[in-house]
Amino acid sequence: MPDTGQDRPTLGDSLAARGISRRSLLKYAGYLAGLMALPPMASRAMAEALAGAGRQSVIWLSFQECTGCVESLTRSFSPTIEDMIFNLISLDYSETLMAASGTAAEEARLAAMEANKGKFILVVDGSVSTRDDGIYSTNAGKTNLAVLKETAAEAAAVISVGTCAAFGGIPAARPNPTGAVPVSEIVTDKPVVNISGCPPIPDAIAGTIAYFITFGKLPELDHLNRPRAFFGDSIHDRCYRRPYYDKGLFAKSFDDEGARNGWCLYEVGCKGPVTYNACATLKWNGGVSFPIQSGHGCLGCSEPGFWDQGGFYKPLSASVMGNNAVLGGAAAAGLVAGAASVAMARRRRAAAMAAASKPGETK
Ligand code: FSX
Repeated sequence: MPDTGQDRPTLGDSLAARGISRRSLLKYAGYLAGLMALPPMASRAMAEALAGAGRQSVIWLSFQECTGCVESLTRSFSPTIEDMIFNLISLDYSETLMAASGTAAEEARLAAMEANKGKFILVVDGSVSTRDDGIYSTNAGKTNLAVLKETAAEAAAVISVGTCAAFGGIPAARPNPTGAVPVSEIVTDKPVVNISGCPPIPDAIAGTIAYFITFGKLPELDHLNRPRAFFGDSIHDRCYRRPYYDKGLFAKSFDDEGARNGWCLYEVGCKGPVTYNACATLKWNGGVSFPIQSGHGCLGCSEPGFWDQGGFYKPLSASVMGNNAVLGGAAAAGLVAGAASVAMARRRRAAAMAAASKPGETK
């Protein structure tokens, strides 16, 4: 018999039954409030709201994707996130994680939809095949397109997890044989939040769901419907290598002296100036590192146009500036400002070197 979500205890009761104390919940709420830059008072309100809430029903559909998004959440290396997210929600359907299969799995989805009509959160990872009525990606004999329409019709809100669901991503890359589109092109009558990234940061997924449970609404979003708390700054804005950029100190290849000194990776293709995400602050693997810290430029995986935008190893000024119609206005403006800043830093540095090399002059 599928779990319909009826007569479930409050979250506070079920956490207590698992030996999770109120103090731990408060700590978790404080962590989430901090992540989302909420005022200090919000963490107590969050903890109280979470303790009194029922476990939020979540239906998770996976379409055209690589399963990296689910891996990101379940292998997040953060016991806080992985334990708490699955305590906060009742994951009523997930092809990847549920034990049931076949008819029983389909029944679980339909039962959860019926029991939580208008209240459940629909999470989708992967893009939606639309060519030839979506026959290139099916599950349980139904196209992803049909299942998305059917399930979204009863959802309170939709969260598109990963760049494939948010913007089309790799499945939509040229020549896009399946006619892949983002979820927001199909679901147009419900709020659709995009948590982009290939894969997305687990804290951004968990934080957005926890915010919805606590406040009964979605967090503030940017112009691409991404939560501002996680996508409000560019990677470049928060990058620890930024001081080198400002001084005009750049690695020219991955094995030169600049690279060994940890200088800015702009000239070897880093897309940090036009990529909005929290990688530079939240990082990955429990805050251990992120691509730039490991010596590789940002690929821009959380922006529209990833993967076709390409140019991964070309400087932005060479790879994207001539094609900035694809970029959003803010990203293009950031890039122009970034290029101007690089040029200015170079001029300053050249002037300083020229002055330093003039004999008989002191600084
Ligand atoms: Fe896409 Fe996610 Fe990249 Fe993979 O579900 S955003 S290919 S990490 O798995 O959808």
